[in-house]
Amino acid sequence: VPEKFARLGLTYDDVLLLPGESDMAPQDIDTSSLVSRNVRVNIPLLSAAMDKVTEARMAIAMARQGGVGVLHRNLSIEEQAAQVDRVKRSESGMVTDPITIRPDATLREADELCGRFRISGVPVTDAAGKLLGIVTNRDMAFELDRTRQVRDVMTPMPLVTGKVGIPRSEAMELLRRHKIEKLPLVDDDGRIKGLITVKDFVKAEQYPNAAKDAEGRLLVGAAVGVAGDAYERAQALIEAGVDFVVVDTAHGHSRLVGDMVAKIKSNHAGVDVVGGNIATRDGAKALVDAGCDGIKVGVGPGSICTTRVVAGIGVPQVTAIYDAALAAREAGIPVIGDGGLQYSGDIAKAIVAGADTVMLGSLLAGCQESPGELLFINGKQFKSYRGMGSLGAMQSRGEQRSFSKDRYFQEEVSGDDKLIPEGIEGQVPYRGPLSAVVHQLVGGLRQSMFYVGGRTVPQMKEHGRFVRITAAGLTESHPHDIQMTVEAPNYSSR
Ligand code: RVP
Repeated sequence: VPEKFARLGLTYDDVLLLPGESDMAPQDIDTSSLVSRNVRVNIPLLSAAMDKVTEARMAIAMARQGGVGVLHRNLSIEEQAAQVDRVKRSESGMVTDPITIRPDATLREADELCGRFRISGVPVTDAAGKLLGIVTNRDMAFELDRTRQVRDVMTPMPLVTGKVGIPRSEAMELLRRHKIEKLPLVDDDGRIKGLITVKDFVKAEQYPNAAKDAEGRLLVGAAVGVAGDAYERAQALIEAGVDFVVVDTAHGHSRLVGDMVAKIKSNHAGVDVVGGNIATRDGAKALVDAGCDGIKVGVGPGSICTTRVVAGIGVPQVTAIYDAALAAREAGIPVIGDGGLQYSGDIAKAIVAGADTVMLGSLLAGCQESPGELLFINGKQFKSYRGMGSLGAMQSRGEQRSFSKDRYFQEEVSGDDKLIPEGIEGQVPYRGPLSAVVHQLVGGLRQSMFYVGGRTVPQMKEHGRFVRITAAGLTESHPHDIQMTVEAPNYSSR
């Protein structure tokens, strides 16, 4: 009989990294890494596919910082695909398939369109896509009658336009010379084929580290499940331009997950598919064999997760990542360490254990860009956060159907009181804009890479060594024998 007991499982608080010989300057450090076989990010951070963490706004902010967001799937297929679309259109060297409006639309409709896509103007086209003019904030701002038609207020052709494929520098020169903000790109028949905006040039300078695809658009991932119309969801997301799909369940070592990965891969070979979650070497091997381009590790470490108490299942996260990475490394497949991170040092520990990137929930749920309103409680600011296996996330309310249940392989039941939750609902302190949070997290990681002597993420994985610590060691690690009087931006006690 095989051993009944595995060896001891360790998690972030059980280990520290050994300082190693370091011959680099901190500015030599390269934090780029692979999310999956073909998706590279500039910082090794993903925002979690959770309804209180990642919608389009967070995904845009994450990609601008150099990481990537994974859009949650607790919403309809159409809504999730529309969010992919919003991220892909948000900022790029060029918009390849610009939003357009018909001349007979009203200003109210134009307002609504601009608001929805956060844009300041729209090219006006006929049914064949021929460019007729452009309507911008400047044209609309002083018009009191919002029922007027776009054709009455737009700036009509001839406009300054460019040919498809125009070099960046030439486009910039046209924008500058004519003092315009938008340059429509047209083909020989005058049909609109693209749009270049000043805003995109400015943003490219403002976010030099942004994670982008080959066409200069921000990267984005999105989650799908295994039940019901999960495959149709994957298709819709891929059609909308998603860079990778995550088959996202609480038990990735199950046939349903492998089958879904294989099905998506066989029909969409060009899109990376990440599978998860698993926590053992065998689980990782099964996902490799199913054809995954990336593997997500974590059963039970999440701050809002109760799987380990409700089901008694899980593997402490450092050991889980280490074991999964043994199988993934043989196949050359990247590993995502998902859940349980509390401090920037945990990112470095995950990498040394074998992760290429990490996925964060609670550390990002308090950001300005996460979905949901600010809560004021006793003069302090919070944002709500909950597990996707919590009662709140799995319950369908009226019209609003929950798509979260099948993450935990739970069926549609007659009453929601029949659900078996594996997560809880709560709140986390408000942390301000994502950029400030990421600055601290990546800053801490860079310090760690310097201490270990790993100039790159792969070097970190190879050179890093752990020491196991005791409860006394953990006490010694945290501030002790002092009362904190000033809050640090990157530390709070548990
Ligand atoms: P954390 O960063 O510790 O808050 O963990 C986030 C992770 O927890 C998610 O990426 C997901 O894998 C997991 N999760 C989400 N919901 C639940 C649950 O309800 N149990 N767990």
